[in-house]
Parts: sequence; C-alpha cells; structure tokens
Amino acid sequence: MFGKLREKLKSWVSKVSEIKEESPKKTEKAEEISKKEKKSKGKEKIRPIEEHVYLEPEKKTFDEAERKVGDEVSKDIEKEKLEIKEKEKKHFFKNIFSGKRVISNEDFESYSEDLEMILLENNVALEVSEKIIDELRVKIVRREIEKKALEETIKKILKEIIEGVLVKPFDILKEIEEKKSPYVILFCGINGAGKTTTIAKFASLLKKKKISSVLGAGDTFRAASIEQLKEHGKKIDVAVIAHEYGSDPAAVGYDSIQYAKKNHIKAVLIDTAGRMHTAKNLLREMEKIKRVCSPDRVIFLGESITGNDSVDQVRAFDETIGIDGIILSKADIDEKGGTALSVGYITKKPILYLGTGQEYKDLEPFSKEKFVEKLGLE
Ligand SMILES: Nc1nc2c(ncn2[C@@H]2O[C@H](COP(=O)(O)OP(=O)(O)OP(=O)(O)O)[C@@H](O)[C@H]2O)c(=O)[nH]1
Ligand SMILES: [Mg+2]
Repeated sequence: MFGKLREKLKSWVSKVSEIKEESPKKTEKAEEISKKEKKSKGKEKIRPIEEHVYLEPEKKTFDEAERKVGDEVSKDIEKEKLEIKEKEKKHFFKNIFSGKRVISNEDFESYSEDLEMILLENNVALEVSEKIIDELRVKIVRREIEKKALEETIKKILKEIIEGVLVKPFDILKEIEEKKSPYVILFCGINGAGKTTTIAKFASLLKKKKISSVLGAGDTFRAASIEQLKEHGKKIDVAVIAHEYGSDPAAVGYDSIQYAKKNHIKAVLIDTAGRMHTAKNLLREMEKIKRVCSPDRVIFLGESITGNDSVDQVRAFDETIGIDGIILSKADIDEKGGTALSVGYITKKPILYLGTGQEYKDLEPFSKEKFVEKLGLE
C-alpha cells in the first residue's frame, strides 16, 4: 500500500540530506543589504551581494571580494557588509566544527522541484503539493540542523506537515455506542466505489464490537444489488431490509430505521445506488433519502486509486447533500497514496477508514499517525 510514494519520498529525503557542504547561511541583514545594493545606482557594475556575503574561503579572500565592489556603493553599506562578513565567517567555521548544516534557499529550490513532481505523480493535488513545499521551505531553509540528524529532521518535519494537512477523524464507533436511538448512516458515492462491500465490512466490524446493526438495501436500481447485500447479510448474520427493484430508496431507509427502533438495534447502515457526481438529478434523489431518513452521518465512499477526481466527487456530493466523512476503498491496490491527502486537505472532511481488501476484516481505521507511518515517515 502506498509503496511508490513511500519509496520516492525516502529517496528524496536522503538526497536532500546529502546536499554538498554548505557555504554559510545568508543572514537576514545580508539580504537586506543585497536589496539596498540592487536598488543603488550603477548596480549593473556591481556583482551580486551574494558573492560578497557568502564566504567561500577556498575560492576568494576578502580583499579580492572587496576590490570587485564598485565605487557606487555607499560607505555605510560597505561598513555593514564587512561586519556581516566577519560574523558569517565565524558562523561558517562554527558550523564546520559543530557539525551543523544549513540548507540554503537555492539548494532547497533545486530539490523542491523534484519533491513537487513526486507528489503530483502520486495523486497529491497541486494545491496540496504547494502547501507542503511552502511549509517545508519555512521550516528547513536557513535553519541550523545537526548534520547527523539531517535525514531524521527532514522526515520529522515532513511528517508534521502531512499530519497537519489531514483532518482528524471523529470516533464513529463511540458516537454509535453513545446514541440512545438507532444511529443512522447513509452511504453514497459513484458506481462501483465499494459502498455495498464497505457496508458489509462495517457491519461485521460492529458485530465484533458487539454493536447490533441492520442493513437497508437502498440501491433499488442496479441489477442484483439487493441480492448482493442480502448475500452479505447472510454471511455476517445481519438483517437486511429490502423492497422491490425500482421502489423508492427513501422508503427502504425509513423502514430500516423503524425495524431498528422496534428491535433495539444500535446502527442502521443504508446502501444507495452508485451515481456519478455530475448527474444532478440523481444527486437530488439522494437529497430526498437524506430528508426522509435524517441520518446522523452521511459517508462518502471514494476509491483510493481515483486521485484528483475524487476531490471533485466529494465536492459535488457535499454541495448537494452534505457529507460528514469519507471512506477510501481499494487502498490495498493503491501504490500512490496521494488521494487521501488531496481529498482530506481540499474538502476538509475527515477520512474515517481505508478499505484494504475484499474480505470483511479489510477495513482499517484511518489515523494521521498510521498514514504517515505508511509513507515511511514514522
Ligand atoms: N481490492 C479491493 N477491492 C474492493 C474494496 N472494496 C470494494 N472492493 C471491490 O470493488 C468492487 C465494487 O464493490 P461494490 O461494493 O459492489 O461497490 P458499490 O459502490 O456498491 O458499486 P455499485 O453498487 O455498483 O455502485 C467489488 O468487486 C468489491 O469486491 C477494497 O477495499 N479493496
Ligand atoms: Mg452497491
């Protein structure tokens, strides 16, 4: 799971950690002077300030650097530059002897392009990639980092940033347990996303936790959908409420809730027919089911392998019916892993579970910590 992204991130982190020995960091003061110098007249004759304030002892002496400074630069700037040079000279030698490293902005820029490509190729949306890179820049550029701990430090910072991108999931099991009347969950998503299978997996999980449930066969549209849910119900020994094909899914949901009330069942899991996020009339049908069943939570089923398209799907479903959380199925066959980041960050909806296979046990609670672990950033 997510192996490709994990490998790529790993090799990127070790590449950055092996950046060649650094010239000393450019201080804020040096940057300020650099700006002043660029503004001063005759600037075209003056070499960029970086060459004066970045000390490269093997290549040039202060005297050489000084000779090349144009006459146009005012004396007070010159004096300030000398002071900075002295300070940075000390800083440079201090870095060498203290075993610390400083990553310059230029170095970071050259490596961040690679990182951006890695993220984009692995289903991380542009907006999210940019956020990750911007935060990383702020956190590592020009910061003194122990040479030995460079790789670990970069990993740790990346981990914190990625955790920050995701929304913390709510505890749905606790919510079900605490509610006195039946807790109703409405599942929605596009065709074949894994709704029916996930409902069966979730009912099986509830059963393990000794929480009773009933399944509502709200997909009255697709051929064999009712039999499919009934088959699951039989296997996991959970009741299924079903009407005829072509009947009103809202009525199926309503009857399932009544059944739960009568039989003191804790959770009602309502299946629905798959529908494209672009099919407005079908999305409106979901509105009606929601109105009639007043679910405690609406859960969107997306596929981990879908990539950026799932962001559009979640948005469309959320705009029409409002969704509370996401389950991403088929994570077991997803080598990229970026969908969770894109969907989580852009829609600001929590991911509750990952579907990790075709068996009932293959439903894994989603947590930010586990996710970064899967990306090798533990
Ligand atoms: N590998 C893998 N396959 C899954 C997972 N979840 C569901 N599937 C498979 O995906 C296919 C579609 O699953 P369904 O549960 O029928 O999907 P659905 O969203 O109910 O489909 P429609 O009712 O047609 O809209 C089935 O073959 C499932 O076995 C998962 O986590 N991993
Ligand atoms: Mg289905």
